[in-house]
Amino acid sequence: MQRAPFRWQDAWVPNRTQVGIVGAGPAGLTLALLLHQAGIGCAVVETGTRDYVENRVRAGLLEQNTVDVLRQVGAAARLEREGLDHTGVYLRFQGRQFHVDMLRLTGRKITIYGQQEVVKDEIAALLERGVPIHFEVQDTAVHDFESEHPRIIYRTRDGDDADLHCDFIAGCDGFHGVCRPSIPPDELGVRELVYPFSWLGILAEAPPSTDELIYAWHENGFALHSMRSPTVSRLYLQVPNDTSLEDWPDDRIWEELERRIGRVNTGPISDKGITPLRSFVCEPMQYGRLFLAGDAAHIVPPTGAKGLNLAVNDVRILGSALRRYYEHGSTEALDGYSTVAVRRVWRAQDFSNYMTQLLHDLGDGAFGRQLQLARLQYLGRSEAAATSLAENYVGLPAEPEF
Ligand code: FAS
Ligand code: PHB
Repeated sequence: MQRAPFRWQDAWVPNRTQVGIVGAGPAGLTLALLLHQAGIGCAVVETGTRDYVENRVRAGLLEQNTVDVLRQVGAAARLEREGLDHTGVYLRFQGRQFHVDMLRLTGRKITIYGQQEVVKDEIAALLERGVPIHFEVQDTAVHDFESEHPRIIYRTRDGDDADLHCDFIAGCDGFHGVCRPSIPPDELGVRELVYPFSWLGILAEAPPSTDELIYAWHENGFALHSMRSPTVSRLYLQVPNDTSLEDWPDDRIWEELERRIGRVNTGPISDKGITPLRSFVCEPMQYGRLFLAGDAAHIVPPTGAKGLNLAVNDVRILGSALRRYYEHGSTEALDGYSTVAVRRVWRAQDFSNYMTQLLHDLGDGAFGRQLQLARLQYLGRSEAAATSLAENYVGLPAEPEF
């Protein structure tokens, strides 16, 4: 990839920046903070309202690597005050549970802090630093990313047509965004696995019934007891793919959680949603001057709590590659972005699939279920097995970008 020669006409383009970012989720916002810190101009366009992106309930578990990046960009003050540090998780089956002490086994811990809180903190930090975030845009499209002058066109919330000229585009617009589908399909390799079940997730004003997360294996299917604060619980149930929320009134949810996890504190349910489980990777994660990051390039089942952490890892690598381009004119790191990022993606894909296969009713009959129980018993008595799970769960130390 050639460094584009300076062009005067570029200097006069009103709506111009160095890196145009599509999507104000964890990937787009963290990238914007990394670029601003490196003195690189950027702008974010987001189709949702600020209120929507700041209140969308999703992830809740941060690896140490992710906390380190948020600290590095100066967006971790509230996380450090309100985040819940955990040393490990409980694995539960047939009415008994054991603790996987990840801190003892790996020296690393995990932090519980809602994704929407991360998003709130990052948006506040960016606006404070004067980085433009254009909310409520419509009809976003990315163009000319095979040239040295890519553009993002969109309609502003006031209905005006906008044309953002940039040197690079970061496609951080999630699985259902426009960036990945803008790349010629024969230029991308897609590998996918769709699971025959989903998660019904709730957020409840109920003090957590456990001090750390409980991953539960049960005859009726998987369940997870997570949390958001000392007064808010986050809980999940494995349900069939064609499940509708009407079939699950609150009482039925609490009864089934009690059946699968044991006694849980109940309270008003403030959010309820169903998430299909899939594993998806598209490679390469770049085409011309369009770079994909986060859910725009890959999806993992949430059983390994890797989605948000992978998104941050992608932009950590992309951010430093762009810094090397602008500081040293080197395109080597940019050319190698996908190769480096996709290594951790497959590590996370393998671990997330392992956790999903270990704990869910896969519908493969009694023999499969007995195998799962044998694996859980082995994890309860083998330090080697527990350490392997622990190091993947807390996240392997971040590889040097380049
Ligand atoms: P996002 O989807 O978060 O953000 C993309 C943004 O782009 C959105 O704001 C969207 O509005 C915007 N956008 C889309 N199209 C656009 C367009 N055309 N123009 C402009 N903007 C556009 N991950 C974990 O690590 N830990 C967990 O515990 C965990 N739990 C999860 C639980 C659930 C129920 C779900 C659904 C996911 C969970 N995940 C978890 C994964 C999840 O957190 C994602 O990986 C994470 O949101 C990915 O971040 P982004 O790539 O930034 O994508
Ligand atoms: C969550 O807190 O939302 C959460 C935690 C761990 C997971 C998935 C979701 O594996």
